[in-house]
Amino acid sequence: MKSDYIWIDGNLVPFEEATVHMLSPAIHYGLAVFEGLRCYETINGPGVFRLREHIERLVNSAQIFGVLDLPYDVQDLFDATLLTIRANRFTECYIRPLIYMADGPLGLNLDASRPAVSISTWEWGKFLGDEAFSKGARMIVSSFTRLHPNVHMTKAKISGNYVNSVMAKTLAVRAGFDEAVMLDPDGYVAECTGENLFIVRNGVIHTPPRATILEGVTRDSVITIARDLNIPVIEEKVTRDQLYIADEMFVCGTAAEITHVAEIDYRVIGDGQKGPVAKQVQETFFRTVKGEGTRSEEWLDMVPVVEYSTGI
Ligand code: PPE
Repeated sequence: MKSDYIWIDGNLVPFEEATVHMLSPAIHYGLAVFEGLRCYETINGPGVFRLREHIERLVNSAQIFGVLDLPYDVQDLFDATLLTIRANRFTECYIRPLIYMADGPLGLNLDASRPAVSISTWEWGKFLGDEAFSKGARMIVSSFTRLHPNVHMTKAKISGNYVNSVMAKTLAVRAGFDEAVMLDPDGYVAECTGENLFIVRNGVIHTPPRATILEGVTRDSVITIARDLNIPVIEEKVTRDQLYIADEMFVCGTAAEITHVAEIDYRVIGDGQKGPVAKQVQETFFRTVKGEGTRSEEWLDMVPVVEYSTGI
C-alpha cells in the first residue's frame, strides 16, 4: 500500500510522515468518512472512474454524519485527487480520500473536533482475490445483520459503520469463504460487506432497492450498462432463497470491480460458471474503464500530464 506522497490538508506529505496522533478522535470512535475510487490506465493515459460522483458522495457522507465546517468543496477535492495521483506517478491505482476528525478533546460531540482531509493512493489488485475473480466467488449469508437505516446511516461511508462489515467479512473468511452476503434488519438481501449485489433470473437482472444499502457508483454503472445493452433491470427486494435459485449472481464495487459468484451457502449458482449476463456486463465495464466504451468519455476524468511541485 506504498506511495511516495499522501495529500493532507493541501500538502503532499512523504508517505512515512503521514501519521495521526494517538488522541485523534477518528481512531477512538471511528469518526471519519471515506471514499474508494480507481484510476485506470486508459488508451488516453491515466483516468479516474466517475471521480465527481465519488467526491460528491464523500461530501454527502460528511453532510449525513453532521460535519459542519468542512474546509473544502467538491472541486477542491476533485483537483486534489488528480494532483495526488500525478504526484505519485501512478498509471493505475486505488484512491482513498478520508475526512477524519483529527484533533480536539476526546468526547462524543462532533463539534468539539476539527475535520482534516487526507488522500492516499496505492496499487490494489483483485480485491476478492485472483481465484475468486476468475473462478467465481464462494459466499455465505452472514449471521450478522446489515445496518439498520436509523442506527447507522446506510448512505454514508462512515468509518465506524465498517465494524459491521469487518466482523461479517472476517467470520466468512475464517470459515473459508471469499465474502459474506448481508441481510437487512427485515431479513431481505442487502449487500455484501463491501459490494452491491445482483442476481439474474430468466434474462432479467434483479438488485435490492436503495433503502438499506450503500448507493454504489459501480452499482449505478452496472444498471446503466445493462440498460444500454437492453438487459432489463428491476430494483426490488430480493430474498435469500432467490439467491439459491438464481441463474447467475454477481457483485460489484470499486475495489471488487465486477466479480461473479459461483456458490452461496454451499449451493452452486447456475452451472457455477460466469453466466452470459455477468460476462457481457463485465466485458463492457472493463472496456469502459480502459477508455474504449461508449460511456468512457462521460465516466473518466483524465489525470493531467503536468509536473506538480511537491514543495518538498
Ligand atoms: N457496499 C458497501 C458496503 C461498500 O463498502 C461498497 C464499496 C459498495 C457497496 C460499492 O460501492 P462503489 O464502490 O461505489 O461501487 N466498498 C469499498 C471497499 C471498502 C474497503 O475498504 O474494503 C470499495 O469498493 O472501494
